[in-house]
Amino acid sequence: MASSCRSCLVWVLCFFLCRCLVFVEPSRRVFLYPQSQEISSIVSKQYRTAYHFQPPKNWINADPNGPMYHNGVYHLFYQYNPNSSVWGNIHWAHSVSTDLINWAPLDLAIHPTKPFDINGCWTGSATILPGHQPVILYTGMNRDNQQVQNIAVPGNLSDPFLREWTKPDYNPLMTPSDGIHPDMFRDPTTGWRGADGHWRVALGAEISGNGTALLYKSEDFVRWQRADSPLHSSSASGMWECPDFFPVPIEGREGLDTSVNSKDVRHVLKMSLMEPQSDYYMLGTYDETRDIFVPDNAADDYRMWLRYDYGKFYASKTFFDAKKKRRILWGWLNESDTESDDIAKGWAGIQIIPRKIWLDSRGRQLVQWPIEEVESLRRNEVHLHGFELTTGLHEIKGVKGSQADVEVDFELPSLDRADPFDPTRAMDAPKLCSQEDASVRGGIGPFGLLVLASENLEEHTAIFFRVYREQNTAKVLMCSDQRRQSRSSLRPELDKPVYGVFLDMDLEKERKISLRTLIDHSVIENFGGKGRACITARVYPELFLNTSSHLYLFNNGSSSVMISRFQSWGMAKAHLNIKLKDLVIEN
Ligand code: DQQ
Repeated sequence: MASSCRSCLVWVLCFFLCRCLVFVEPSRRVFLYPQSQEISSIVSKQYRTAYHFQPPKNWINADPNGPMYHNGVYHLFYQYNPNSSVWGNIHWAHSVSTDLINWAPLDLAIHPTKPFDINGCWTGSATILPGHQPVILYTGMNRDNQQVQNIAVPGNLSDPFLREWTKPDYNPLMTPSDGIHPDMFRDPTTGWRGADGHWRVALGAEISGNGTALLYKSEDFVRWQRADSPLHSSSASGMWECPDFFPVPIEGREGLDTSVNSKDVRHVLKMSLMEPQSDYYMLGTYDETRDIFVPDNAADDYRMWLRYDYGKFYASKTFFDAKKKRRILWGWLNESDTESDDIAKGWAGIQIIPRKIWLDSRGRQLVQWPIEEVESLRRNEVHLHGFELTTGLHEIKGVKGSQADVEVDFELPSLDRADPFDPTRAMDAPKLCSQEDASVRGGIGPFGLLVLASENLEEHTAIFFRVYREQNTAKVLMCSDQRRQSRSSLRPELDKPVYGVFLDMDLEKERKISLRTLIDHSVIENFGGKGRACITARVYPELFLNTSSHLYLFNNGSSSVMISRFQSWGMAKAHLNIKLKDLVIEN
């Protein structure tokens, strides 16, 4: 059966694994402590991203803060420590762009200077008030280390880049009261306006052990009153950080302004669960008369809630892009490296490639896809069509494997050989991916990509699918495996998880499973089933320094798979720190 039937792929992997144990002498390790300046600059070059957003240096817990489109310019603020690459002394940093790919950094936007934010300017959101007037609500850690909510307004509205932000002295606008713990009261959402003309925002909290999105209301965006009931709360988890609340149309892929509500929309409530540091969301209805969100699935086990991303991904936030009528998702990708390595690198934290999001045609989940602008970085296409992927490895030559965009359609002419699915494993996707990893032969799968692979495969990360049969339907498992058999890095001290998710798709009908993978030095973003499930991983291969990075298709199942489409591109470097004068503004 499966475990006894190891394929030649395993042989290949074991062979090279043994070789690498012999040949990787300690002098090739790049993370020995303490590190010299010279080594840390090499490390930082290898792992720094070429087209994922990051500032030149220091810590970002890139909780995307206040993303917005205003008068021809996209703004991204983020949590930033100006003095170090570990968390602390949090300011709002600010970058602007006209295409969401190339960015110009500006001076820090919000500094902890006032009694109401002297201990840190934490996460918040932007709202565009009538008359194209942007405002920011953010959490301040006040002088007593209590969380309070403050407003910041542009210092000069005629500056197209909104470089100056002022914090009126009438702050704070909301303080913890009536059973709210001052440590658990933060991260205001973008505001939305109800039919009564009043503004609303939600805030993350934990009340009596329940994760909560508190609701506040205001007529003028300055005087706020807490609503009697929260927007939503659940006993399935503790503290909700960084809530996000927005409408999506039932039909089509367009985005909507946050205030839109009608019978033609569904609402999304996203919460970042502080434990286990993952973003979950619910689809449901916003009942405006009662001012509550009614989820379709209020399961009391949060593992049954939906997720944007089943890998490394946190503190996300969306905004409505009025220029292209779409809703865009940003999210923070933390390092999986050790803190001392972050210090040695001199930087930590990046953003995902912004994703357009919309409701799936079956209405059961959101779909995500990298914004079209990222395709402007594609260079040197390599493609294959109608290629039969039999058991084994197939190297794709001619692609810059450390900086690539890959799209593959795996077509399955027959599902007859799919292994039976054990229904007790339905909540167990990551564990299943780790037990039935890329080396365990199945009827259909595992098949997929090996990315960021070193010359002899001593290091590589496997992204793969496996198909099971459950009664008369096919169940598709998607995995990203960074450990043992798929050694994403030889460095033992790293966090090397296995991620997994079942795709919500009708394989009997579609007959193909698509995968899009964005590779950028230390990040791999995967979009399975045309964006119905995403898995993002941070990886730090060690052998980069001496070899180039390779890309493979592999199949370790006993059925062949047709590659009906394979396209890959090397990706050009984005200008992440362009000069402001080089941004072209189109209104
Ligand atoms: N990060 C911020 C908080 C937020 C957390 C502090 C989530 O406002 O709850 O840097 O990453």
